[in-house]
Amino acid sequence: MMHFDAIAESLKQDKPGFTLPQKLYVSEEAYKFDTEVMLKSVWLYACTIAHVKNPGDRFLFELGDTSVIVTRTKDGEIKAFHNSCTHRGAKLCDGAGKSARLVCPYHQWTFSLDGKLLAARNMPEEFDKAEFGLRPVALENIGGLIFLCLADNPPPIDRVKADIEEQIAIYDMTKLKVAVQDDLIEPANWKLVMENNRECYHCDASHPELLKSLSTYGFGKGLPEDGEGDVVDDAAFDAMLEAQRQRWEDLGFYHDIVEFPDNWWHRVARLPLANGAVSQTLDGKPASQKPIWPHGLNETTSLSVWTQPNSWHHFCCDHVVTFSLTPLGPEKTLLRTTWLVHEDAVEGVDYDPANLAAVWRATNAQDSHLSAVNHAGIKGDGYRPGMYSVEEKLVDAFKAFYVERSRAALGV
Ligand code: 3BY
Ligand code: FES
Ligand code: FE
Repeated sequence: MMHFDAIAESLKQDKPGFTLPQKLYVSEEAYKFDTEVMLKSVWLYACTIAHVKNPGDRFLFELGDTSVIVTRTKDGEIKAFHNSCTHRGAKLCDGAGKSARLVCPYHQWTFSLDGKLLAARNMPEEFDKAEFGLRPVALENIGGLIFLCLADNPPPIDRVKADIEEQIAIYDMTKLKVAVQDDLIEPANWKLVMENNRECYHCDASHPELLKSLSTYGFGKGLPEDGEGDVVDDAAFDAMLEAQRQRWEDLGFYHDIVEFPDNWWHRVARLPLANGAVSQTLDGKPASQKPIWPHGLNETTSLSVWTQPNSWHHFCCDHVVTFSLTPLGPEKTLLRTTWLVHEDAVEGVDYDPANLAAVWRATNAQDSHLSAVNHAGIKGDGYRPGMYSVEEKLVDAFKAFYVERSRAALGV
């Protein structure tokens, strides 16, 4: 392993409450460190069970030079394998797809979807196929969200699993299908794309479409009626939650907000939508006419899940929108956004894909611009770490997670 001395030095310089030292955002070495060490030491969100809905389906998740195939086996199980043939190492698949077996394009070694080597021509007598199955990758299915870990000894995920699973179970993800998927390449470091997601300090000035339904409650901001003051009013937010509590309890889905407990990496929160909206759409109306939970299409709240270090998810009464992020270069990030609807919803009848995707497609483009502007300003000589506002406490939580896990991975 490379030594990453400059990274270790920058990590030591980091100050709580402040943005990272420059090198960690912009250098080639930080990109190498992130993709080869830091991001391999944690669980990463890859996709949903709907991305591999039927036996034979496969999906690729790629981090740096490592490619992972997520498959649905003929028994309906979900598995993950390194996308590298056990013969001479060729990349087995170059994209998502569907097939009964995985056949290597080089010499046609053939694998089952649960990773067993089924056929290999002209191998010596002593060759034992059982020893040449695909190399598995650790996988957790958390209520339909698939997480992968590339470490030899993955860190515990039990508490993340328990908290998320319990709350999203009401939206039965086994009954959903992928309706739309956008891959957006952002010209910014992945950590800036993540930081941007963890605050709504920028929302008022940049997100007209999102703010039609997303309320800035819960992002460290008081209620709008609090007036013009700049100061956070947690009391007003708490009072709003208390007011909703009885109704949510009656419906059986009340849960206290889970917010990165003891440095775990998840936040799960049911939050009210703005302006009486029932879905994250331009007009606040459902984008799909088939509800995805048992309480119809009139619910004016949504359930959101944020995980460190690379995902966020919003569950509305009619659809789920889910985001997975991976670095492609020091200044290049893939943001994959997927919109899921009920499997019985018919395109063009129950939903219009363009309408379903409209809010977050516009929001992602705006955020991409902001992250690019952020990266551009950090690159130059004038940058010094800046202080986060009180509305950016979740940005600080992301950054603290990054620093802590990076230090642990490097042993510094
Ligand atoms: O909704 C989100 O995922 C993020 C968090 C705060 C604002 N925002 C666009
Ligand atoms: Fe895959 Fe030879 S490298 S069959
Ligand atoms: Fe934004």
